[in-house]
Amino acid sequence: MPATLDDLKLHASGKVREIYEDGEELIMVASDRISVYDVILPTEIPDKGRVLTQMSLFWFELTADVCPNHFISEDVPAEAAGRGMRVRKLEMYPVECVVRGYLSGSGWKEYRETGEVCGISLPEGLQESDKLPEPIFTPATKAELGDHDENVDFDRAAEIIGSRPLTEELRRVSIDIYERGAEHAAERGIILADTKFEFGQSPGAEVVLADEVLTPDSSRFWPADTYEPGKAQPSFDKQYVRDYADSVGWDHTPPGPELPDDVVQNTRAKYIEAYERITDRKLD
Ligand code: Q0Z
Repeated sequence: MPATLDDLKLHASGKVREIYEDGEELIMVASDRISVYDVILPTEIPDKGRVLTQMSLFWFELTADVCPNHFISEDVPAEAAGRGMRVRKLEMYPVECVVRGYLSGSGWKEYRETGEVCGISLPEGLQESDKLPEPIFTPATKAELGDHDENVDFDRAAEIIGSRPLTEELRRVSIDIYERGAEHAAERGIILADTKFEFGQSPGAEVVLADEVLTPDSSRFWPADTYEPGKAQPSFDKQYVRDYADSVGWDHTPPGPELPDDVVQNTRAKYIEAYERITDRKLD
């Protein structure tokens, strides 16, 4: 094992995490950085990286019978202990596999404008944050750095992926994993409104679940006890940060505001609460 991440070549980096190459394998590391309104804040949330990584691990175990995943081990350099995982390097499919159980974000916007989301026609008269009759697969294509992903319909996703049966499999697996996760979270007072999966192909030609899974960074987590359709819902994890950012009149352009310690501590507590409620495990 390499001693430090500095010895490794960067494979990809996002706003709040990095992937490194380690021979034929990859090491994914979640940081404690937080983004709000798509801007990384100068203040970190202690333990956020461990919460997200350990939550992904929990879901990888719970969904392994639905679909194999890229997880190999937690064997990572010491500086990434608890917030890193060693994974199989895959050929990634260039489509984001989004599943929505509730009407929010770009789904709500599209529905208001067209009555459809990604070509799927929905009943009339739905309100923002309403539960959908059944979860829908709403694929998106990765935009250029800094741009927002573009929603596409199923046919366009199949064209990009190059195979209709394969895209049907991605849809089926995505909806199955979402349903498994949403049911589990609902029993623990958390609504999993929607989520984004990424899949890749392994040398054995199978579809493999990759990236992070059903975390607050890849999904909308809503508290169930205050759920009230007809308006936007508070985020389970980031609401203190949004409220603070709004209270100081920030215009959502970089740099974002530094967070006061009470906002940091309250937000950290929400991540840990989400982790413990969903996994029934303690963060060690
Ligand atoms: C995932 C991403 C991140 C930035 C590449 N198992 C895999 N094999 C090949 N590629 C990937 C994976 Cl997970 C892969 N991304 C998304 C993740 C930072 C971008 F942590 N990019």
